[in-house]
Formats: sequence, C-alpha cells, structure tokens
Amino acid sequence: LKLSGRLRKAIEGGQLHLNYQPQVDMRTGEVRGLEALVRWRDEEHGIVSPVDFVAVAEASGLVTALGEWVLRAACQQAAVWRELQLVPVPISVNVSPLQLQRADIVATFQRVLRETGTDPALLELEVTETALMKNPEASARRLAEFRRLGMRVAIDDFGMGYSSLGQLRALPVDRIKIDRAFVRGIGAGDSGAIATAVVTLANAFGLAVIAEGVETQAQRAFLVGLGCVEAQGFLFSKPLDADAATRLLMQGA
Ligand code: G
Ligand code: G
Ligand code: MN
Ligand code: NA
Repeated sequence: LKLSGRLRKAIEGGQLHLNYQPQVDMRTGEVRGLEALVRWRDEEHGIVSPVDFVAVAEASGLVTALGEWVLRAACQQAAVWRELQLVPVPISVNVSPLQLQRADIVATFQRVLRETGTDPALLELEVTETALMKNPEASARRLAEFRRLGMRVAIDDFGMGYSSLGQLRALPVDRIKIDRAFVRGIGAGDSGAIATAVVTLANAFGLAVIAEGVETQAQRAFLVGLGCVEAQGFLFSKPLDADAATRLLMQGA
C-alpha cells in the first residue's frame, strides 16, 4: 500500500496520537499552554514524523481529514482534562498551509468545537509565517474569521518567512513564535540580535511572543532579560504523551 493509503487508514483507524509540549513561564516554570503535536505509529515504518506525513496528506487530498482529526483529538483531550477538573490550559494546534486555504475550514473547526463542547478561547491556531506570506490577503481574512469566533492565532516559525513590517501589521494575530533557529546560538556566539529584533517588533505591534527551542539556561536568561516570558523547549520539557501531560497538569492544580 502506498504511504497515502496507509495514512488514510491511520487517520480512520486510530493509529495517530497527539503529544503535548508545555509552553511555560520561564520565570516560574508555570505551564501556560500546550502545543499539540501529531504522531503516527505505523506497523511497517515505525514512528513516522509529521515533517514527512503532513506533506503526504497535502499531496493526496488527506489534509482536511488529518487536520480535523488533530483538532478533534485535542478538543477531546481538553474535555478529559475538564472532567478531571484541572485548571484549563490553552492548546495550540498546527494548521498546514493547504488546510488553511480550504474554504470549509472555519465551518469545520466551529463544528468540532461545538461537538466537543470546547471553549474557543482555549484554542490557539499556529500558522507558519511562510504559509501566511504565500497569500497574505486571503490568509488575513481567514485568520480574522477564526478570531471572530474567539480562537487565538499565532505565527509559527517567525523570522523565516520574510514578511514585511506592513504585512505583519496587517495580520490579525495574537502572538509570534520566535523560530528556534534564532534561539539556538544564543549563549554560544550568537548575539541574539534577531531574537531581540523579533521581541521589539512584537512589542511595537502589541503582540505576545513566545520563544521556541529553548535548551539552555543562558538562552532562558537572555530571553527573560528581553522581556520574552514564555517559551517551549527541551530545557523545560520535551513533547509529552497524554498521560504524562495529565500528570503535569495535576501537579499544577
Ligand atoms: O513534533 P515534531 O518536531 O516532530 O514536529 C515536526 C513538525 O511537524 C513541526 O514543524 C510541527 O509544526 C509539525 N506538526 C506537528 N504536528 C502537526 C499537526 O498536527 N499538523 C501540522 N500541519 N503540522 C504538525
Ligand atoms: O515547527 P513547530 O514549532 O511546530 O515545531 C515543533 C517541534 O519543535 C516539535 O516537534 C518539537 O519536538 C520541536 N522542539 C521543541 N522544543 C525543542 C527544543 O528545545 N529543541 C529542538 N531541537 N527541538 C524542539
Ligand atoms: Mn508549531
Ligand atoms: Na516552529
């Protein structure tokens, strides 16, 4: 069976699952959010990375089914955490470029939220800067619709997509995620100039900011010094399976 056929079966047959990477307040370690990251365990190929299979989904017309599966799984997990009476934590879900272009995406997301009883304010959609810049006007309209429904929007991998200041200002988003390429070298020869510029930009536009890929105390200290308070990264936690994420949230409750 071709990879696309296997993926279709995986989506239908429950071979996908989500991991959750904590987004923390670097000053206190408090969990402020979780990014949902999809995983595929295939009998023949083992763990297949989303880097590979999101592209397969986009090329084979499965991107809507995959995206809906991811959103529903995240919302169902949020419902489990609600049942456990844990303090609600926003979940960030990645949206692929092609998925964002589909005309029915807003209606589909609205339906999934309704069916799972999810508060839209607890959902953040992550769209990469590169994806947004392929079609800035249409993307902006789409993101504005999500925000009208009460969801939050983040620009993922920021700094890699060459958006102009004018384009950035026109995008209806809530926060910027500093790409880990601009965090990696801090404390090891990199002056942190780009990270500094991104935080300055976010402040100027009234956007929140979160750093990705924080792995060292030096990076953490530098970013906190800039006023970038939130981060994801191996220094704090790798992506966790649902049980480990539940245990983490219970510690905070
Ligand atoms: O978690 P990991 O490092 O394997 O993620 C690799 C890439 O896959 C990242 O760029 C991440 O944004 C992307 N990714 C993870 N989960 C999803 C998902 O549910 N949908 C989409 N479109 N991309 C995802
Ligand atoms: O592109 P996106 O930001 O969605 O990618 C998320 C991916 O980044 C996750 O798959 C996660 O495994 C990876 N990641 C998270 N924290 C770190 C980190 O500190 N270092 C590195 N190298 N990768 C990380
Ligand atoms: Mn992401
Ligand atoms: Na990223």
